[in-house]
Amino acid sequence: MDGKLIVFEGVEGAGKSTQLAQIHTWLSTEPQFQTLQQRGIIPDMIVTREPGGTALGATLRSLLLDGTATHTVNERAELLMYAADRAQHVDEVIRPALAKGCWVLCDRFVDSTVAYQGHGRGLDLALINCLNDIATGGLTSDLTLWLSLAVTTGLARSQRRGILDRMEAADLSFHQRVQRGFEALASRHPQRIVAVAADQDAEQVTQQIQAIIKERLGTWYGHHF
Ligand code: Z5A
Repeated sequence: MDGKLIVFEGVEGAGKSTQLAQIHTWLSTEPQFQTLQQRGIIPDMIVTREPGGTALGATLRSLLLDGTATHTVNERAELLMYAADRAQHVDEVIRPALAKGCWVLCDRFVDSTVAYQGHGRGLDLALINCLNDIATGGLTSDLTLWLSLAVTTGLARSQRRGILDRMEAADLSFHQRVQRGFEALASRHPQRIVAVAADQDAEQVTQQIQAIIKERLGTWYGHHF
């Protein structure tokens, strides 16, 4: 059994959660995916996220993101908390699902740490790669959909939604460094990370992602059809 880890990445307000939900719904009726499910090749599909994909992660998430908290979180503590969330998530949720052949649709993964704590906060990238390796045990995504969108557009979308969390409230230059981090990652890993133009309306973004996933279904499972 060999499941697939499909990650949605991008700056705030890029539309990850919206698209993840759309793709989850679409896959449950997509004919090729259905065939693979009926034959037991893909027994199931799960939706999860970082931070917060486990009970421990949910606690870490509220400590990390609470915009009204009185505690401060220093940059190294923040990095280690994201790593702790990931270590628990990989062992408790992601690896067991992949071992059964399931698809795991995950909102954010290791590239967020490189982009936010590395490029955004300026922490050492070699250290971050090392921590990511410890947390994942070397697991990488099979496909990362990078929803590419101007930072100002994404932040405006988040602002329209209401109160900003602790990370969203960081200054614009921080979010611009994060964006450059995602750009650098996408050019370094062109096979794993596929850019999606996220500045279009949600339906058009979904169509782009559907085309990418259909192409991967052929590559990964073509011999079954
Ligand atoms: N973080 C980190 O620093 N290091 C790490 O290792 C990890 C995470 C894993 C939590 O992530 C925070 O943790 C995040 C990075 C940091 N920092 N922040 N802030 P999160 O994923 O929970 O938080 P988020 O990125 O802020 O989520 P978000 O704002 O919800 O963004 P989104 O999921 O990409 O967008 P959305 O919820 O789908 O859409 C946002 C709004 O835009 C919403 O009102 C939609 O209706 C609207 N929307 C969506 N698509 C469109 C289109 N196409 N057009 C117009 N409007 C749209």
